[in-house]
Amino acid sequence: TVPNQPIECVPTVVVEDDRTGLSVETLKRAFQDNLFYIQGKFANIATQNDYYMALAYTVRDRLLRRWLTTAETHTHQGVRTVAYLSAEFLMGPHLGNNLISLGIYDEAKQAITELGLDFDALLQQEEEPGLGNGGLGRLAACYLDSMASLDIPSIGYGIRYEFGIFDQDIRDGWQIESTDKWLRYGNPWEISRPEWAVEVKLGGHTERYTDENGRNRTRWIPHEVVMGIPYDTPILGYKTNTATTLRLWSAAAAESFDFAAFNSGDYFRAVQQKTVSETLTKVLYPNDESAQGKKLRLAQQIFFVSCSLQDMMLILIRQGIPLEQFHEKFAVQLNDTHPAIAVAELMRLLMDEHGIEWDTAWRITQKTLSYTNHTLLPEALERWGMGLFSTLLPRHLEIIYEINSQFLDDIRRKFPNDDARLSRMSLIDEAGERYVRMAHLACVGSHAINGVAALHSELLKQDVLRDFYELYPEKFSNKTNGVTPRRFMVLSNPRLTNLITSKIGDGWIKHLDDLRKLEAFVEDADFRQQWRDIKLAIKQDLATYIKQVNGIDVDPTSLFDIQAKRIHEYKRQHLDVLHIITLYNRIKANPDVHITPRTFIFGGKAAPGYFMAKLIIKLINSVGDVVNNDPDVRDRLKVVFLKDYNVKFAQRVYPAADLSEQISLAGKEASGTGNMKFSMNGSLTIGTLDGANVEIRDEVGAENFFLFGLTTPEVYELKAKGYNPYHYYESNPALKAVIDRIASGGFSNGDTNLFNPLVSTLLYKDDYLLLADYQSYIDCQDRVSQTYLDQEYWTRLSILNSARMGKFSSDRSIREYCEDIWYVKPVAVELKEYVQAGT
Ligand code: H53
Repeated sequence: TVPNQPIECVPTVVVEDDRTGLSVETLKRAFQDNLFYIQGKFANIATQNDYYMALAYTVRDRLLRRWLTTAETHTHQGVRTVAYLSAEFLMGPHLGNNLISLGIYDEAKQAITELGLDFDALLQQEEEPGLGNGGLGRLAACYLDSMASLDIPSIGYGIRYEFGIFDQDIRDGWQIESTDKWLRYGNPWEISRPEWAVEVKLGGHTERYTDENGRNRTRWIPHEVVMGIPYDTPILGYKTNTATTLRLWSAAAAESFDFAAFNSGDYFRAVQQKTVSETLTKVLYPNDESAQGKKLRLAQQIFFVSCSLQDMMLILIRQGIPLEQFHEKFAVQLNDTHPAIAVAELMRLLMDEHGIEWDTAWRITQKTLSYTNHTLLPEALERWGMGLFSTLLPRHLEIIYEINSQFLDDIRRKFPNDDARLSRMSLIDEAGERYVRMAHLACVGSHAINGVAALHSELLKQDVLRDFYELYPEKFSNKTNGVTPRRFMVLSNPRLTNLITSKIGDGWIKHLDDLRKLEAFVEDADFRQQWRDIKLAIKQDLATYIKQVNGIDVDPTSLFDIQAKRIHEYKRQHLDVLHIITLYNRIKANPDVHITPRTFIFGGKAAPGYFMAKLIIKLINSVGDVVNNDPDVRDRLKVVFLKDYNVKFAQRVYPAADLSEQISLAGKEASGTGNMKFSMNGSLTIGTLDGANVEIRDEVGAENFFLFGLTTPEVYELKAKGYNPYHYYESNPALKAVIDRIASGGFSNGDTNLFNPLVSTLLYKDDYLLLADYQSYIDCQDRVSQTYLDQEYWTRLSILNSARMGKFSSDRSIREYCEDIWYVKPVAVELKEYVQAGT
C-alpha cells in the first residue's frame, strides 16, 4: 500500500468517553490520563508545562470530532470556501479561547482546581504563537475566529515560522531582542500532515516546448525545489460545531540527502541543502509597515502562496472537480500584498501545470482573487527589484510581463495618448532601477479591492490607488476592520463580561450590537458603581504586575493612560511623551499645581533596524526614570514601559485602561484595531480623525470621544504650503520648554547628544506634524484630566463607549466580506449522533 493513500475501514464507533465528555469528572480523568500517557510523567515529577500540555490535549481531543466533521461536511456539500492568505497570523494563546468556544471554561477551571493546581497559571504557561508583527496579523486571527463562529467554510493559509516575533527585553532603557523559541516545549494544537506535502520551485530558467496536442507550452526548470509540509491547527467557532483550519507551511528539503555528494563521501555537503531549504521558514521578518526587498522574504511569499494554491487544487482534484471550476470552489483573499504573487502563481499553475489556456486561466484568476490594502505609507508598499525577481521567479516574471502588456493595452484604449498614466500604472516601475509593483499586480489580478476603514478606503481612491479607481471603480469597496469580542472581551475581561451578561443576557457575544441594551443602565447608580469597581480591580491587578516586573509603584485610582501598539513615528508615541513632559514642567514650575494623577503606560515593539523607534523607547524609559523619582512629583505622575507586549499580555492591558491613546497623524493609520479593543472594554479614547477612529467617534458620539488634531485635508494643506516645525517651537513657550528639557539633557544626565536625532527631526523635519498638533493635544488632555475628576460622569462615558461598539465586531466585517466580495454562505455542521460502544 502507498503510505499517503486513505484506506476505508470499518465505520467509526463513537462513545461518550474520556476524550469527548464535558463534565468536570470526565475532564479530570482525561487530564490525568494525558499527563501519564502523552506527557509520560507521574505527578511528582511533572512540570507546569506538563500540566499545561495535559490540559491542552484534553481540550484538543474535544475539538477533533467537530473539526473532522466540519471538513467532511464542507467537502460533501461542495461549497465555496474562503481561503485567507496571510504571511502573518498573530493567534495568541489557544487554550483559553478554545475553552470558551467549547463552553467548558468553568468546568475546566473547576476540574483543575479540584486537582490542586492553579488554573490561571496553566493558561499563562502557553507560549503564544507570535507569527505576526501587529495589526495585520492580529486582524487575520480575528477573522478566522469570526469565520468559524459564523459557520463560514474557510481556511487560513500562512507560514509556520520556527521563530516568530522576537522577545523584547529592556536594558538600561533600550530594547534588546532575543529569538522567540515558541516551539521549544512542543505545540499541542498542531497536527502535521506530511502526506499532503507539496513541492515549490525556485530559480533556474524556462523553456518552450510543443505538447502532444501541438500546443506551445512553457516549462520551468528550477534551480532548487523545496518541500512544503502543512501543519494544521483547528479553529473552533464560538458555541457552534464548525471548526475550521489554519494551515501553516513549513519548508523542508525535497531530498533529505544529496546522494551524489553522500556517495562521494561528502556527508557535510549532502546535509547542507537540507539546512538551506529549512531557512526559508526559519524566522518572521520583524518589520511592521515597511518592506525591505530581501530575497528570503520574496522566497517566503512564493513558498506559502504556491503551497496554498497547490493544496486547493489537490483538494479539487481528489474530488474529481475540474480546475476550470476553481473560482467556484475557492474565494482567495490576499491580506495585503504579501501574497500578491498569487496572481502570477495561479496563472502559472493553471497554464503550465494543468494545460489551461491563458484567457480561461485569467478569468479564473480574477474571479478567485481579491485584495485588501492595509496601508497608505509609501515605505510599506512592496516592490521587488528586477534582478532579484528574475533570478528567483523567472517564469512569474514572464507571466507578469504578459499580464502587463494586455493591461497597458486596456489603458490605452480607455485613456488614449496618456503616457504619464501608463507609466504610473504599469506593473513595472521603470523610473531608474526597475521594480515589480506588487500592489498593482494585486489590483489587476483581483475582482475586488478594499481598504480597512471608511477614511482609508476614500484615501486609497483619491491618492495611492487613484488611477486604478478611475479604471475600475466597480472593484473598490470599504470593509472596516473589526475584532473578536470572544478573545478581547469574554476571555480577557471575565468580570466585565459577567456584569454585562447579568444585565442583558449573553446574546451580545455573538451579536455585539446587543451591547446597546446597556444604555438602559447608564442612569442606574448601582450599575455604575459595579462598573467602576470592576475597572478598579483590573487596574489593581495590572498595578501588582507592574510592581513585580518594573518595580514601580502605581496608584490604581490614578487615570490609566495607555498607548499600546507597535512603536512607529507615525503613531506618535513621542507626542504622548511631550504631554508627560508638559505636565512635569508644570509641576517643576509650581509643585503645588493641581494635577489629576495619571499613570502613563506604554507597550510595543520597535523593528530591530528602526533606529528612531528604538530611540523613542529609550526616551520613554528615560523620562520615566526622572519623573517617577522626582520628589516634587509626589507620585502624581508615573511612566511605565511594559516590555514584551504581545497578544497574551494585551489581553490584560486593554481592560485596565481608562484612556486609550489613538494619536497617529490623520491620514496615516489605515484603521487601527487596538482602538476598538480598548473602547469595548470601557476606556475612553483620545484620538485624531484617523483610520477607524472616525467611525468609532461616529458610533459613540462626539461628546464621548476626546478629539484633537489636524484633519487629513488640513494635513495635506499644511504640507502643501510648506510646513515649518521650528515656527511652532519658537512661538509656543510650553512646547519650547518641553523640547529644551529633552535637548539640554534633562532626561539623559546632561548628555545633549543622546536624543539629538529625535529633537532635530522634530525641529527641522517633523514629517508626522507633532509640533503642529501639540497644542491641540495638550488642550484636549487637559479636558481629559478635568473630566476624570467627575467619576460618575466618566463612568457614564465609559459605559456608553462599550455599549456602542457593536459595529466593530469582526463578525460584522466578515459578513460584509461574505456578501460583497466572497459570495460565500454559512453552512451548518451537524455532529453525527454518538453510537454507544457495543451497539
Ligand atoms: O494593519 C491593520 C490596520 C493598521 C495597519 C496594519 C498594517 C500592518 O500591521 C502591517 C502592514 C500594513 O500594511 C498594515 O497599520 O492600521 O488596522 C489591519 O488592517
